[in-house]
Amino acid sequence: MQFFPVELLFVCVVYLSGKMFTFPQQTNTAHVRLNTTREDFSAVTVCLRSFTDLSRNHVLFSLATPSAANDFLLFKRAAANQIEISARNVGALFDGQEYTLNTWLSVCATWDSTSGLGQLWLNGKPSSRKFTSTGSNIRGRAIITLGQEQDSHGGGFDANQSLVGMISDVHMWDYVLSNCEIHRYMDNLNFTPGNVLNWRALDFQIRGRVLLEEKQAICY
Ligand SMILES: [Ca+2]
Repeated sequence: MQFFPVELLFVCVVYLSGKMFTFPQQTNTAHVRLNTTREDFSAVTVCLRSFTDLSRNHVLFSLATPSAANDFLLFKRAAANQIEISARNVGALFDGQEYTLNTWLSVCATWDSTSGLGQLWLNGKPSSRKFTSTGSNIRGRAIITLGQEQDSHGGGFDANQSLVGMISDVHMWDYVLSNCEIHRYMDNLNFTPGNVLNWRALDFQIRGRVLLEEKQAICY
């Protein structure tokens, strides 16, 4: 167990390769805030890896601005194999996703304000491309949370939408990644790290019972 001085636990920029955040219990408080100085996004890609045994609703990524609580949201619905992407508060549902429990999943979500199209990638498989919202950017100070879903700017958490499990390798870009770059992410090859959020230089704050741990390797 590494020891960090207390002040560094609250605001720090850390190289997190090989690490994961563990959300070990259902609460309406425990979460991680991811900090970025960037704002005003006309396009977004978010990629992350997640692990859970939840079959209820749960959040994977929540970005709120003062004008929209679901300005960019990645949300697993209770309905089997259904994942929602919301952009600018407008959601699209992606069905038939092989959302296997108790295994690491690689998830990417893209959105572009010009076309209004969102797309989900799960373990290398692209979804249908679906319309969410067009005509305006994600604008204003973004509060980004892992572990809790925001119904207001930085709050409005619901234990029944919290994540219990682990999250790793979170990146966010202010453009739509090419299919090849997404595959490189999913296959754990070299890829261009996020220019909005970069897991290799992450600025974050832990609130409540969330642990930063070594990702557990599988030994045969
Ligand atoms: Ca909610």
